[in-house]
Amino acid sequence: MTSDDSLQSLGWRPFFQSQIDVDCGWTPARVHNVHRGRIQVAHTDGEATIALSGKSALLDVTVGDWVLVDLDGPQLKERLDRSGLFQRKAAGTGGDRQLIAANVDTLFVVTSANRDFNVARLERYLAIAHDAGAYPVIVITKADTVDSVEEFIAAGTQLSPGLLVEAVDARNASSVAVLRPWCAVGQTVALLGSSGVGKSTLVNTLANVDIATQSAREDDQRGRHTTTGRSMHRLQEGGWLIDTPGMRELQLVDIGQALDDVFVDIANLAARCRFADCSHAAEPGCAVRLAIEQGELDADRLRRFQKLQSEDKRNSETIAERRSRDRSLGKMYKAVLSEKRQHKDRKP
Ligand SMILES: Nc1nc2c(ncn2[C@@H]2O[C@H](COP(=O)(O)OP(=O)(O)OP(=O)(O)O)[C@@H](O)[C@H]2O)c(=O)[nH]1
Ligand SMILES: [Mg+2]
Repeated sequence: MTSDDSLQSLGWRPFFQSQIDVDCGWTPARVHNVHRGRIQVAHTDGEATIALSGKSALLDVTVGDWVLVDLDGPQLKERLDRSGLFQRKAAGTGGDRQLIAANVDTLFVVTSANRDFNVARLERYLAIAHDAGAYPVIVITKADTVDSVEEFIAAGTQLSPGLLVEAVDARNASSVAVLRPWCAVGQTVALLGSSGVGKSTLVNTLANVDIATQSAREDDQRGRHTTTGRSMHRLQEGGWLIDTPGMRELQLVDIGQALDDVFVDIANLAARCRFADCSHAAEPGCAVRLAIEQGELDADRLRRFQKLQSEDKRNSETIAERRSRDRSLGKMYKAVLSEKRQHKDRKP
């Protein structure tokens, strides 16, 4: 990183400027690495490593976050509100969320021209991109391994009106040049996709770095979860790339409206159903079922939409329930404490 980084080149926006008091004396900085107990940040005069403890550990900072730091410590003072956030339900837990990346402009939804290519998974990633306020681009890697990528490109393009789909050989700099327009100064791009599809390979080629990649297993063409953490990489063009580990279970949480954005065809049809809460099962006057009967909508697409909707509802309910449980626990602790205090005060 150079020392003449302007805030803009780090990804600063008026949205962040509006949150700070210019006289506070703290320095705005971008989080580009998160480790257990410490973070690394970039600011206009260089970089700093900051230990997280006590209050600062509770700020729940993730890669891409903007924070205010006291460089004398250095100490983390505040985390600024995010313009968008990628998160998932942490695997195997009640309702915990795992933060993936914040303040991302573009999401490269990475899949490869082989058995990884899966329409349902791509729709899931698109919903996640919409929810995080990031512009999705489908990147099909391993285009060099098939005779024709046309089928993959056509299937990708059909997922959403105007969706951009690029097919590349992720190892080849001139092939990935089609992705460079999204990587301009101050732009932040995150990569999401299954293990082994070539996310780290893309980062290496675009950023000209050398992060670990792994040969895909011969038998099933899937990788072995080579990348385990999240980190931001600086591009020559001035943009930032956020590599993420392939995620086995990318469950939706609290995504509601974003699903309607991705399945806009179904949402538009549903608006014409006779009943506002039509489930598109057996109700009379259902415009969605009519479109299926007339061959204008694929019944499988409706099924995938409903599956994602119920998953989102299930996970979001879990979180709401947990919050209310936490609140009542908090009240109980307070009541016990105040009783203890009263008891102490009463003692002679
Ligand atoms: N032929 C070919 N091989 C590729 C391409 N992209 C990636 N690979 C290979 O696929 C393997 C897996 O690539 P990675 O970049 O490690 O995959 P990843 O998505 O980062 O995987 P995780 O870190 O496990 O999530 C490596 O051996 C790459 O060289 C491509 O476009 N063409
Ligand atoms: Mg990787």
